[in-house]
Amino acid sequence: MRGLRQVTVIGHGQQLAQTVSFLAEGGLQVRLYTNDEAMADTVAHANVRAQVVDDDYAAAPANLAGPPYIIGLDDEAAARVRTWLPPIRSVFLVGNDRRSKVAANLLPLMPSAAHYRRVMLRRLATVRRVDALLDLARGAKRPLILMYADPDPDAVGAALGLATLWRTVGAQPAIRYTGEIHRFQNKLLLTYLREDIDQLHDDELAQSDLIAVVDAQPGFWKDAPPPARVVIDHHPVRPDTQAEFVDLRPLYGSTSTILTEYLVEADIAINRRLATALLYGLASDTDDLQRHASGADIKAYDALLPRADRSFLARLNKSQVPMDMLDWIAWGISHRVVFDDLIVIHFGVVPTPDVMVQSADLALLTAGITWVVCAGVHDDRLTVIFRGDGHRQDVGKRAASAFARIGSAGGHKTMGRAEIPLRGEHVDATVDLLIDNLFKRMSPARRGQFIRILRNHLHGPAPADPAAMQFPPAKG
Ligand SMILES: [Mn+2]
Repeated sequence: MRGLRQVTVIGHGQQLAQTVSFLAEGGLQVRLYTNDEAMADTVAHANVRAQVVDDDYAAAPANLAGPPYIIGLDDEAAARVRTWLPPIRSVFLVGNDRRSKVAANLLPLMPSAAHYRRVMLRRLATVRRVDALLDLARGAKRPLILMYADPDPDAVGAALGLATLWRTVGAQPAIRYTGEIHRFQNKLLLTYLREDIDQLHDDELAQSDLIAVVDAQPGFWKDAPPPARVVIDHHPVRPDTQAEFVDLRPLYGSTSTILTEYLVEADIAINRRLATALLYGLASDTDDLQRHASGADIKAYDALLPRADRSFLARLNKSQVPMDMLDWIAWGISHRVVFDDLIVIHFGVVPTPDVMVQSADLALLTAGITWVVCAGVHDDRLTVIFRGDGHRQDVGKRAASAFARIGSAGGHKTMGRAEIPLRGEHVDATVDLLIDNLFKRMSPARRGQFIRILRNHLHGPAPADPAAMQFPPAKG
């Protein structure tokens, strides 16, 4: 369908005259039928063709133009006009009051005043917050933006968002984290961003005169909470969180959403790299808007998507496993035990619990399988990863009922995790531990058989050496 080129306007009055000018300025051809000769003159514009009609709009003009129709009259006169217009939906009444129009089969032309007010008030409040943040930065010599522990993409996006905001007033904030980055994708993101985002150096905390904590709250650091003057976060509100500037929004899916609002409402440019970081933060915290996403998150997503580097994000999403994990996954798949609609894999001692996470996600793709349990030993701890389709069972509850008594265990419908501390037990013993707690009512004969199969797997060949898969062979 081609774009709209002309509208037909019927009525008179100040508000209608403004609407006619507004439409004509936008390039639309306006046919105006009015009983007010003066008005026909006041809206003189190349795009407006005015025609003076009957005093009371009682009958259709002989040469009535086509829809859409916009009526600017009181309710009674509007209802009269409605009777001689065709029975179509494209008949609007100037203004935004819904009630009277619906009855007369007329649509309000404009969004409600309440809607405008909400949008406006939200913007005023947000930009006030931005000004408060900028004020703090203007007075600071060494601003520091702090992320907790191993920062996830949301923390990185939020930190870079705040840094961008502060740079508009000439501040040069340091962006730091207090842990170590483990996930391959997070390392890839930092390389892509080309920002000085680094582990906190020894003296930086003491030297900073403006500390901001993003995507966390100072109480997260149990030993020595940083003396933050700014806290921006979406985690549940901690009663001990206090600072000069606090913006906590537990209903938001990500902290990147809060920063996106600041930047958008205050008209601060979001470049491609920043948009990419914010979008990745928002998408990874909300599982692509599937989890804990609010209207604000959807709005932020909408604002960021066209600005972000989507080919980089696609690569990031695909780059989930390092090369050597491929051989672990291959080993797991060829050592699965299928039990009705369940796949069980025990990996023995693993280099990282990620082996179980990645294998479980993959195994759940199998037709006929509705849940997966992957176990492995790392750091004198048995880690059991649960994945389910969430349709026929709640694997978080299963994890808890199986293991909460002897370790930490829980999760939600589709994902569960249990970690059971070991006391130097042999890996063989963890097979019994797994089966006995997972299947409390299994017959002794079946139980024995199950355990034998899994133990045989552990005593068989180990995963292949990734170097052996390399072509041409790596020179050693
Ligand atoms: Mn977050």
